[in-house]
Amino acid sequence: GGNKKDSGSSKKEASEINIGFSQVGAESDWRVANTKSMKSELTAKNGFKLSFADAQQKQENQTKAVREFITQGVDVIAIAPVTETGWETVLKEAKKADIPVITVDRQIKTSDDSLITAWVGSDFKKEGVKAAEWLIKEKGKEKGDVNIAVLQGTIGSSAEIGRTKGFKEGIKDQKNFKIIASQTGEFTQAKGQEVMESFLKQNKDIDVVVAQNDNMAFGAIDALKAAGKTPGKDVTIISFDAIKAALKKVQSGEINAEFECNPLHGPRVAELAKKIMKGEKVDKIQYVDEQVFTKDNTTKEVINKRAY
Ligand code: GYE
Repeated sequence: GGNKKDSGSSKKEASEINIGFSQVGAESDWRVANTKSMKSELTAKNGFKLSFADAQQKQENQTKAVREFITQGVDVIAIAPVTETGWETVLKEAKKADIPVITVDRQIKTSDDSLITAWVGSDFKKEGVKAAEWLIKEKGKEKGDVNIAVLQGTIGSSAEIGRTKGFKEGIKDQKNFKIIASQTGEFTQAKGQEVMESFLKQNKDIDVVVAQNDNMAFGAIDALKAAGKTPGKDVTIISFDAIKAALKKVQSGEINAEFECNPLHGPRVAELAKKIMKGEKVDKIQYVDEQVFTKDNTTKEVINKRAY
């Protein structure tokens, strides 16, 4: 929890912290919850002035936004990066302007470690490994082939890269597991449905769908139903995020397993920004703890408690 009282500090906060936040877009319910968390935490009441920029899933828009933040002379820049690569130039510009950069949710790959001051988010590879482990428990002993179709997120995003890698590595010794189709659904429901429809046209016997986020899982569920299949029964559905609407589908049996990814980064970023501005040392990498949800532990209380 980001419940700070600041009662111990001798002086009151010098002045508000100007923070620029470059957000991926509004591609999913997870993302909308993430934006809400950032906006509701980075407020004047909490000592911030937020400049928010929606990149509409395009990295070039993020580069532009970061340059604008530099021109504005913000104190801190926060970025939820669309993709992992392509950041060197603009991050060097931020460094030259002496503006610390916090990455949030997804990660950035750079040759120079000093370009990023801190990152907070999920261990996407671990999520993929956990999904593989769950599926091995579930279907590892089946005699015939287990045909798996993967709906990938935005290609090149660290969420997609980690989940793809973790899952693949996790199932690599499982000789009967076959990934028979894999394509991006861009983390959106519409694209998830469209790609699932085309999977179903090409492959009659898909046993498992791995959707790398909930909105693509929802799209896949619609496509499966339209093709006369019962999601959760005829086809095992694995998904990531665990938003409220998805947990309801776990309870109703349409989704078999959810690998949680927490979007509520606002308080974490606020705390990091405050510490950085005070010159305090912060952890460079901060992973958030997450759970696995299946029918047995997805109770009404769990669902009701979900704020997003
Ligand atoms: O899973 C998806 C969102 O980067 C972890 O992005 C995030 C992913 C999340 O669009 O729903």
